[in-house]
Amino acid sequence: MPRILARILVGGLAIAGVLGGSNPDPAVLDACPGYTASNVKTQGGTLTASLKLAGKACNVFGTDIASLSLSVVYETTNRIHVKITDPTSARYEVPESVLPRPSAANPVDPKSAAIKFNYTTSPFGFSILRASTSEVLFSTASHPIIYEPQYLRVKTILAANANIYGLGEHTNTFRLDPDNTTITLWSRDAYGVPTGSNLYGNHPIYFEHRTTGTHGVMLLNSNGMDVKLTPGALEYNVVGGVLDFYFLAGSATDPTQVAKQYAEIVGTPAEVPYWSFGLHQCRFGYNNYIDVAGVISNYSIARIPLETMWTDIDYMDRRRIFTVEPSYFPLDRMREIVDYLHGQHQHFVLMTDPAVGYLPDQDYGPYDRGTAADVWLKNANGSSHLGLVWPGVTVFPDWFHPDVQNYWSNEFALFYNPGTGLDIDGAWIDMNEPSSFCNLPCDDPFEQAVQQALPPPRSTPPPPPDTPIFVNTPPVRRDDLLNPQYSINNAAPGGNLSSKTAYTNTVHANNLTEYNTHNLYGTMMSVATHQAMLDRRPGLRTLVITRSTFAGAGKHVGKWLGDNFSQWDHYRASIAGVLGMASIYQVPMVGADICGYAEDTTELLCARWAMLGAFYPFMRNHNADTSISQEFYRFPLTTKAAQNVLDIRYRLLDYFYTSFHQASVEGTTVVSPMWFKYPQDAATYPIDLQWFFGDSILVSPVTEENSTSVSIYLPKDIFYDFLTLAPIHGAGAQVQLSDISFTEIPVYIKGGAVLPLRANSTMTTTELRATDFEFVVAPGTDGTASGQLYIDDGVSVTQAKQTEVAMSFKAGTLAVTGSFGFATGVKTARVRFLNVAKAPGSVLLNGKAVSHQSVTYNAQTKVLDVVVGLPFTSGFTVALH
Ligand code: MIG
Repeated sequence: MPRILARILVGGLAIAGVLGGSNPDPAVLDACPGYTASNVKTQGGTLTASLKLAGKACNVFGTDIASLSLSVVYETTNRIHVKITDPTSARYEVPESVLPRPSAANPVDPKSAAIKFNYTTSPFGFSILRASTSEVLFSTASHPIIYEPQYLRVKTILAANANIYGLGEHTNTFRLDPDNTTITLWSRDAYGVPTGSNLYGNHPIYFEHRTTGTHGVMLLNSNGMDVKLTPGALEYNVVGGVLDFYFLAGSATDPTQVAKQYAEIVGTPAEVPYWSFGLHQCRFGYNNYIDVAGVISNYSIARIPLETMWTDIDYMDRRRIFTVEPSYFPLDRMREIVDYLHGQHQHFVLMTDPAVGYLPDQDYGPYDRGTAADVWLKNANGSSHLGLVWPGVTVFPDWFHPDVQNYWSNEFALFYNPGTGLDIDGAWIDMNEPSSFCNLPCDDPFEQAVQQALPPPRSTPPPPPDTPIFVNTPPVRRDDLLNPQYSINNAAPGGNLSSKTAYTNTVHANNLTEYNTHNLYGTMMSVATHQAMLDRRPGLRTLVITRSTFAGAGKHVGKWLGDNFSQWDHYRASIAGVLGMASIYQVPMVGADICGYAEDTTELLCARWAMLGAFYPFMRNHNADTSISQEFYRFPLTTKAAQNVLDIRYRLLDYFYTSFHQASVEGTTVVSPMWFKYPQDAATYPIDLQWFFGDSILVSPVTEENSTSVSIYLPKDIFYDFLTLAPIHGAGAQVQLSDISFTEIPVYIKGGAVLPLRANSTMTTTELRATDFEFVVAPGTDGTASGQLYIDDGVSVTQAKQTEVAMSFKAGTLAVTGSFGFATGVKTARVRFLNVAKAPGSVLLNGKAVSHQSVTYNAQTKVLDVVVGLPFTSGFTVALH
């Protein structure tokens, strides 16, 4: 039972302070009666049944529900949907408006399905099997299902030492420790991103990988939950909602398939603007517009390509959203900066928090207009819920309110108006767990605003005498929305669900409570902000970077990994963080704060991190207000490291853009763990310090402080050093790399790829798009190679003209074919063939011999360069004879 430390009266509401999660005795749970199935009906690909409690109720965290309904649908040949609900009462389910479900209209014949649903009636238990091998993928057989108003428990057996990935957001290892892990899903402002604690976002999906295949399990539920991995088992403990499982067959051979199948549920990721793959610079603590302008100039002087400048909450007047501080960040000077950036083909992003200053009668438009539209999250008694955030006492937009989108779009249109305000190119949204600084019991946020000196510097408005908060006793509800008996392992102070966030008994316009929808808040703000940005610039893709996410967020926005530290273990852990978001949760526009957010970075850490971070999809240097400056030009090594690695990243940008486009169409992954590419090689399963950027770029950073060496794993395959292009034969073993200077990062091309590179890098992505291509042909062990290149205008949601090209190399001939609808205006400068044993007798371009001067062969590196010089408007072939 939960260990209750204190029960405190909050305006008539008792809030329990709970330390850590409850730890129900497994024997007590396993002694629960479970259910018996009756009235089982099957028809084609569907099955329904009634479930009746099979004995004396165990009532562990409430009253066992006596009868339940089971529905099973073979939705596709690769997906089975298993849902258990209470037919007698409407329990909360994640609204379709937040996460639309895939169609279940055409169930498939179970005989054609890659996975099967099996069940026993008494006791009721179900399992999912892989059809081709009859392996059990999931089975509740040995552990009764427990179904209570505020507690759901499902436990499946797992093989020993199972390879489980996902269940983020967390900073655990990418491969979870199968014997001793508790993952808690409950959005939390998680400063320092502590390992083993609940963080900002929630993605209740895991992939399990075996040499015989990879499958996926999603529990579509937004309530607080603990998922426990103990030897041989995985157990869900959920404080509400329904049991709503999607089982994904994945594939016996290709792990990417399960990612694609997950995308069929949550949506494929939004495409982002081409420019957003350029370098971003940010920090908390740019004190005024002169600081901001100085950083922009200094990047340019240092010849480091800064694509996008960001400004944190510093710009706000008393930290109120949609305002500028008139003497530190005067509007006209800020507009000058934005105009300057746009004139240089650079971009600008500002932070917007969700919390709106509670400032009645102060002519604060964002508060007044939201109050008039009545769009604030409400207490149970109907008054606006007050929290405490940067501006002091705040209200929170209710993203379920029917008028909230108009409100939000209008605020964006007004403040971010190109003619009169700040013409931002992207939006950064923070604190959307939602975060509140108010300590429980938050019965007087005005007092706490004073104590916490918010907004800093202290200038707190006196509390209005008639504030309607916590004065009435809330209506009696069936559920205890503040203190469910099962306490998830929430790491917020005291452990209560309402700690440091909006109260869980607050109510949305559609009567849903924060108890149920808390984990959706950040994603809903994301969708509203994406729409507000789209309303400002119709037809253009948005860049919205959020902190809190739920399953499906990637369909709308990107995400950064929050407040890490300038420490080597956070540098390392960022890789698993990015892999989780990009390869499992379908949120591929992701990166960690490069050089570390909190604490002071060091020159060596920042140099290494600049290089590691160049292989995050979203590359942004960001820093806390109290930390030393860390723009890359601040230190000689970081300057050089950034220049070196941005040269690589920018040359690869179209390769990566192509990968991102494919992901947006099919749900493929833009970065991958090594086991995605070597699913049979068990040595790759735990690796989370090396990864693939796109399909074919293997990144293996130095991982230890002060070190110039690293031990990396190279599977049995052929690789090529990205810089020298020399072949390296992997032996399925560790390889010790040494003498890696502080401005280099080991990057290899996986054999079998034809890479479309820009011939050189530039200071902006606009110039990059005007730079010629070169193709690098890196044959695999079988002597062939292939690749793709996708080009469009880089900014429009709907593309009128696209270039889609396939490159394939076989028997000494490279063929570049496809459609060339988008006019790039550039040429193919040359083709570089790698691992060419000897100089060919002749080289044919489109069937005609090319001159000697156009061909160069380096016997040492085995690279053969062929000058092409044709406009990139049609296909061509280059044949070596
Ligand atoms: O309470 O806006 O994670 O990136 O610099 C801290 C100030 C609020 C937290 C974000 C961080 C940002 C900071 N914000």
